[in-house]
Amino acid sequence: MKQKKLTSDFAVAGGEATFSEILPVGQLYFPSWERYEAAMRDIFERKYYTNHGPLLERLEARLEEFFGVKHAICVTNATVGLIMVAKALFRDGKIMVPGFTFVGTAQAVSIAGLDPVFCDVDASTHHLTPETLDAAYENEVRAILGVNLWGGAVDFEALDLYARSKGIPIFYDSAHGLGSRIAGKPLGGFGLAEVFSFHATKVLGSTEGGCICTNDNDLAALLRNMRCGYGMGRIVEVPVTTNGRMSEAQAAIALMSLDDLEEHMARNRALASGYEDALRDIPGLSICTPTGVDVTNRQYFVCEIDEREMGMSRNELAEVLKAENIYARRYFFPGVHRSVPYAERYPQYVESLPTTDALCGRLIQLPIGALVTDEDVRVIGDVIRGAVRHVEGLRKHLA
Ligand code: T4K
Repeated sequence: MKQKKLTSDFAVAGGEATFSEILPVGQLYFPSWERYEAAMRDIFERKYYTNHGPLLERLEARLEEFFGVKHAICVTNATVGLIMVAKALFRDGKIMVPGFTFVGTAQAVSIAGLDPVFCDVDASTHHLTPETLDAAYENEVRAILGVNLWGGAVDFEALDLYARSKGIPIFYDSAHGLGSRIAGKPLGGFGLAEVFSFHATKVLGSTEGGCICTNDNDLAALLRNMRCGYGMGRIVEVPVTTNGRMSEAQAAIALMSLDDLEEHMARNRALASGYEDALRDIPGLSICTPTGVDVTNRQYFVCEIDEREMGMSRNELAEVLKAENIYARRYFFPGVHRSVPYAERYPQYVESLPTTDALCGRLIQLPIGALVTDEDVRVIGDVIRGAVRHVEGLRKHLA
């Protein structure tokens, strides 16, 4: 890889891209072809594609043990899991959610027929706190849907206390949190339920997929019946049924991913520490370490950009990196409270989340996961350092 010595060496200015292939954000785990083929052959031989098959059962049993919970209910994706939990719990009312999250969190609330109440988050942890919740609390709030970001977690004890003080349940979108631990306890057993994503970009992936964890037997029975037209478990009346099934092919990939999970998390942590060296002392760039956990899966590597200090905005940096085939992401931009259809439907929240707005303009996620090497991390550090040095020359090439 050629070093970028001149402005014209940067791809936005017509130079050659640093990487010949896209370097993405996300785990993107691909098991060896032999393992993949053996798993698919097994499904072919059994002639059973989906509907609570043996691989799904094995996966759920292993996840229950892994999470230390009574019920791990696998679903099509985390969004469907969140919809199912919200719908199982409530027919109407409002649910408090952070504005600083993936749009899927709020979509789940809406699709379940409930209204989101958008809350701000803490500037350093990026998570809900009792204070941000209290500032947003409204009548008709029925529950809190907390979000655990970046392989970190909310302060569960503090949020639990707050929810109790209001007499409402709390459940979690833990899409990023699989494998992270607090005092030896993995995420999965906090609140009334936690929902995980097994999207291809997540530390445990099944192409698409997800899992609802709960220790509540009644809720689990409802969810199992909702997952597929009164499919499994004891018959309990449910508000609505859906198709949230996970197929055997998804379960097979999830099982392989689970086998390799510890290795992937350790690898992500090693990449993160490589970034700490590669990005040291870049003016205006600070690394956001996942908070609230003792062990993190390092699902994402997040940096905060101070435009004044760096002399370059987060968006400008993202554009320079993209041209180099470094697909850094602007999660989350814009905040959900400012996105379609929420800004129009709930205008009262548009100007009410200053910390969320600031984070949405300043954060950037750098590539991490199975497709990234130590050398890539070192090179990305050099590219960012070079971009900051050449910012004046680069600016005229930027949108
Ligand atoms: N709650 C939170 C807090 C979440 O972050 C998410 C999802 C959810 C709930 C909902 O979970 P799911 O219903 O999805 O299970 C991605 C993912 O689609 C989404 O799962 C994730 N969070 C969100 C933060 O990001 P995109 O559109 O930004 O990423 P995507 O699919 O374009 O992939 C990222 C990069 O990876 C791209 O550069 C392309 C590359 N890529 C991707 C795939 C899937 C590949 O090279 N190969 C691939 O197979 O949404």
